[in-house]
Amino acid sequence: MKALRGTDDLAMFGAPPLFAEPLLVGRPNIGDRATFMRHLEGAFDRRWLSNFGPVVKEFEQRLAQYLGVRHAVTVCNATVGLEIAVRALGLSGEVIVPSFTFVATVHVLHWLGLRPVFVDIDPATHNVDVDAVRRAITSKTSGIIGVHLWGRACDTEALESIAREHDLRLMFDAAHALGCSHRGRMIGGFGECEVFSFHATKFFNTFEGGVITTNHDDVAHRLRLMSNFGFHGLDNTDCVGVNGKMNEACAAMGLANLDALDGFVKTNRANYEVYRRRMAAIPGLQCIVYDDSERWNYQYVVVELDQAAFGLPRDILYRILHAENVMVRRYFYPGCHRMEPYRSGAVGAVPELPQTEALSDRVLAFPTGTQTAPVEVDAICDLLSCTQRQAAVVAERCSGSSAC
Ligand code: T4K
Repeated sequence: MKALRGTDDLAMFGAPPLFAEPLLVGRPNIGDRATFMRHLEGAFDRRWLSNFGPVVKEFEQRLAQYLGVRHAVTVCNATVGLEIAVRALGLSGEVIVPSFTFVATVHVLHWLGLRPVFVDIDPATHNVDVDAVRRAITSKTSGIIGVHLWGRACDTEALESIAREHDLRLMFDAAHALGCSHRGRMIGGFGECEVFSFHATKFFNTFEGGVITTNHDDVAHRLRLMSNFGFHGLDNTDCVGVNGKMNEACAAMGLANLDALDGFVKTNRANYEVYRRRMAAIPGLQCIVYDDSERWNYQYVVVELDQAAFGLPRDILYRILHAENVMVRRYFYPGCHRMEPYRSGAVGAVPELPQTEALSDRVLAFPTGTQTAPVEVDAICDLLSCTQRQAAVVAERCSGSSAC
């Protein structure tokens, strides 16, 4: 790896990059290939590839057991899972949702003809501000979707009590939260249902996929019907539905990756500990905290940048890192309310969400997972440290330069 002595050593100013190949956020973790192939061969032998085959059933049972929930309904991806969940809970009119999330959470509502009502976040947790939720309730509100961002649970108790008080439905987007706990309970059993993503970029993946979990038998019944066109029996539908089913190949990946899940978490944690320890010594950088009282998957290494203390704006650091092949992401910039079709007011008044806007301007997500080694994390932190020490010179060289 190259020496980092001063700004001449930065790729942005013409030096070779720190890494020859791009280090990506969201490189898939892949469990034992032989286990995956064994499950897949079984599916080929049976000539049973989709529609609630034995691999999907085994995967659902193991998920339900792992999460300590009564029902685990697998789906083809979390976006469709959210759509099915919204339908199964009968949401209508207005639904309260954070803007600081991946846009799927919000698009689902608009796609289904509902109005997303954006609320601000608590900057300490990055999750919905429960007082803002209270203030957003109107006579048209039918439900709340909380998002357990980065796997850190929302204030589920407060949201459950608001939902009870106002007779609202409550569900969670738990796309990031597999393997995480809240007050000692695995995420999966909060609200009326929770939706996890198993997309390739998640630390636990099934290529594409997801699961909806619930402890409510009636909700589970509707989720199952709706994920299979509403079919009840061969020639009859009970309700409207879509094709939201997971197939056997994805479930085979899920079984192989479930066996490997603890190892993935261990790797993520090791990387996170290096990032956190090293960043504690760099002025202006603060790694989000996963405290030791809960279980975490550590899949997102999200860092908040304080421009005054670091000496450079977030977006210059973003470009410096990209030039070095460290492909950090600005999750979730700029906030859904500042994306179309929401920002132009086509879906309702555009709210002012100062905490969301400020946070989305200062976050960066760093590479981790089994494709990122602690030695690479150390090298990234050396680069961050050098950049911070040279911040004034970088700023000077950047002013008026098209490289920045
Ligand atoms: N709710 C929340 C809170 C979510 O974060 C998400 C998804 C959802 C709901 C919806 O879940 P799904 O319907 O997807 O199951 C990525 C993912 O596509 C998305 O699943 C995820 N959240 C979001 C946070 O990240 P992009 O737009 O950043 O994807 P993309 O193509 O830029 O890839 C991300 C990185 O992963 C890149 O660095 C490339 C790398 N990559 C990607 C794939 C697919 C690989 O190295 N290998 C791969 O196979 O959205």
